[in-house]
Order: sequence, then structure tokens, then C-alpha cells
Amino acid sequence: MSRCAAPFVMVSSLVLNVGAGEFSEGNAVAWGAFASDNAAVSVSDDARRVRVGAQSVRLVTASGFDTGVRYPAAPTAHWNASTNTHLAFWTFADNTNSAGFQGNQPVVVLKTAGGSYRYEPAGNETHNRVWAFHRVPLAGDARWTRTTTGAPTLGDVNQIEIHQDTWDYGFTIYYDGLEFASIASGGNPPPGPPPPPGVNPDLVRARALLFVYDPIMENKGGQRMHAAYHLGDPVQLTERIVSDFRSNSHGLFLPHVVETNIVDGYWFHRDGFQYDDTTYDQAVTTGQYHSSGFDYVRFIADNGIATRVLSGDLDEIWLYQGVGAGTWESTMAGDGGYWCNSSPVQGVPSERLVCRHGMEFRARRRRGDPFLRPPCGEHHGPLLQAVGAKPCEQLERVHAARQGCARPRRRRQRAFPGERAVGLRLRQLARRREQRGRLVQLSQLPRRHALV
Ligand SMILES: [Ca+2]
Ligand SMILES: [Ca+2]
Repeated sequence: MSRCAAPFVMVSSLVLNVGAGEFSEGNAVAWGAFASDNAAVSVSDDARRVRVGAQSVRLVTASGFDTGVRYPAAPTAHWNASTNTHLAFWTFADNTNSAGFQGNQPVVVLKTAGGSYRYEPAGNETHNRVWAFHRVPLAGDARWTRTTTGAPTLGDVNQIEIHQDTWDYGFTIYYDGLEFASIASGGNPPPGPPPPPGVNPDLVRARALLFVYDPIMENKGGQRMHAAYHLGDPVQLTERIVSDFRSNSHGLFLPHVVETNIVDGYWFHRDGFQYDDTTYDQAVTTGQYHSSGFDYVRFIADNGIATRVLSGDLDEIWLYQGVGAGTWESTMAGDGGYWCNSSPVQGVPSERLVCRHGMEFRARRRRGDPFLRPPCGEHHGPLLQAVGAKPCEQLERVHAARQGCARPRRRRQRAFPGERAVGLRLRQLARRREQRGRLVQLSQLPRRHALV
């Protein structure tokens, strides 16, 4: 551990976390923990959830208020961080409280000779069940507000405190790669190596499960649901979608339906309700559908989806169901899930994300052209974005391709009144990803869905 005599310079560029001198490697005994409500807290070494080196430091807290860790446990470090620019560290939170973390965090306090610096991020940057990389500028900036107590000096830092707070009570969080760092201002990470010959890094090959609830309806002469209500055939629709994606992504997005599962049965709703042929036909006739939404957690569990995604067998689920099933147009499940036209499904721990797209059978158009609602381009805007396409342009192309012609814009907007909002949403996502770009690149996220 460096003392004042030697400046504490761990790195000289954005290539961080080389692990040369991190404070979080097999030394939990030197860490302290606190809880402002005096709830139980403990820190320990952990070799299972690790980002840098061979071990992280795990905090288990029962607190529902200000809680966190201190390193070292006693404020006696005397580090000279005056030539460093940042404090860097990783967190992986495991918070089962439904409302998650409370307030902007992590809050970092540097206890120094003469006083302390407190750093608070402008938003919550403690994300649940995914590694997050924090770089706290020691001088503060627009994103990290620094407040001063007393007359602190970065030349004599004695202790690092990291504060967290949850709604409800109790969570576990792992800290790793904690170190002072020097990062060139405005610097971008160095470019990565060129891809091997013959490898296109922009190519996305998604393995999709086509899952179709298409019950045989005895009260409709033994027809499948889609035929009984004169709706499009889901397998044919899917073939066209795949073709559209290939052409509209210029050959960069190549989804592959690896399995088709057509189920003679009905989906479950969140309150446990399940239609049968009679009750579903009544709902179609009256237009009064069951209001409890589609039970994603049960669907994923009943069909072993999480296991298959984790193994790499599947990347996406394309789900068809009848009108009124209460599905989102698209949603995401797994660790670090984020908004994908809906909030992510909670309660599906998985180290790989899966994107699930909901599609309804819909009536054939007058020209005999089956179509989906919502339009398929909407689902895959983020995917197309990931392969370098502009989402709104892609939406246009997908619609034009699906409809066999480029319809006048005003007319098309009337046909899909929600699309403008979707386009806006995609642009918001694009901006957010752009802001996060460097973080994503640096964080070397584990293999997961191409959306990141
Ligand atoms: Ca470590
Ligand atoms: Ca709280």
C-alpha cells in the first residue's frame, strides 16, 4: 500500500483495472461495513462473483437505510492520490426488493487529513444483477457532484467509504477493482484489434425460438385459433419477418429460428387465469378480454427458457398468441435487463439477457397481405440499431417491405399511430447508449444478447 512518499498512480490511460494494486483482492478482513440503522452487516472475500483478479469483496447488509463499506476499516491509509484523477471500482448488486435501490448511488466519501470529499452521481448508477463500472472524478464534474467538508487534501487520503441505500430492507453487493486511477481527460479507449480475417464483427446471428399459442378449437370445427378467426398463419408470417430482417439489415442481422413450438393450449395470465376454447370465444365475441397480463415468469419457467438462454442455445423468443393475451410488444429478461419497449421482466435471474417479442395474430389485409401488429420493425429497432442501421429508417423500410410498396407517410402513420412514439423511444435509446458507449466498451460485458 502506497504511503504519502509515493504518488498513488495505478494506471496511465483508460486501460483500467489491470489489478496491479486494487484494494479488493482477498483482503476483506481489512474492510469495514456500516449501517446507519444498526442493521446486521458483514464483508467477506468472494471468489464466485469476480471482476478483477481472483476475488471481490462482498457486503451483505440487512439495512434499509444508509449502508456500505469502508476501506480500510480504520482511517489510517495515508494514500497520496494527488496525481490521480479518478477513483474506479466495479459493483455487482443482488437486490431482491422489488423497488430496487433508493436514490442516487453509489455515494463515495474520501476521508482525508483535514476533512472529506463526498461524491454523489446525478442518477442511480448501482444496477441490479449486472456489473457496473464506476469512475468517480476526484475533482467532481457535472455527473458527480463533489461537496467538501473541512479542508480535505487528496495528498493524504485515509479511507474510502462507499454508500448504498435500498427501498425496503437488505441486499448483497460485490465490490471489485477498487483503485485510484489516472485517466486522460476526454480520452477514448484505444481502438480494439481488427477482427480476424473473414469475421464481420457487425454480423448478428440471433437464435430464435418461435413459440406459438395456437390452440385447436373444438368449438370452431377443430381449427387452429389463427384459422378459426381468419388470421395470418404464424409460421408464414415468421418466414417473411426473417426475410425482411435479412434484406433490411443488408445481410447483417440474420435471425435463425432454431425451433418452432406450436402449442395446442392457452397461455397463463399473472393471476393464474387461463382461457379455454369457450371462454376465449366469448372474449372475442364480446371484446372483453381478461385484464390480468401475460405471466412471463411462468412462461419462462415452464419452458426452461432461462437455462436454454444461459447455455447459448437461444438468444430470442418470438412469441405468438391470440388477441388479448396481455403481452408486451417486446420485453427483456435476465440480469441487467433494461427498457425494451417495456420494463424488463423481474424475477428471472440469468447471466444472459433474452429479448422476447410478442406478436398477435391479426386479420389479413384487404390485399391479402398478412401483417403483424405491432409492426415487426418496432420490435427489432434496437437490434437494427446494434448492427449500425438507423432505427427510424429501418422502420420505414420494414414497413415498406412488408406492405410491398412505400406507402405515403401520412397514410402509413394513420395505419400505425403508435409508431412515431416508438421512433422517439428508439432515438432516446440511441442517445442513452451513445452516452454509455464508453462504459459498455470498457466493461467487457459478459457474452449476452447483441442488444448491448
Ligand atoms: Ca479483486
Ligand atoms: Ca432505504
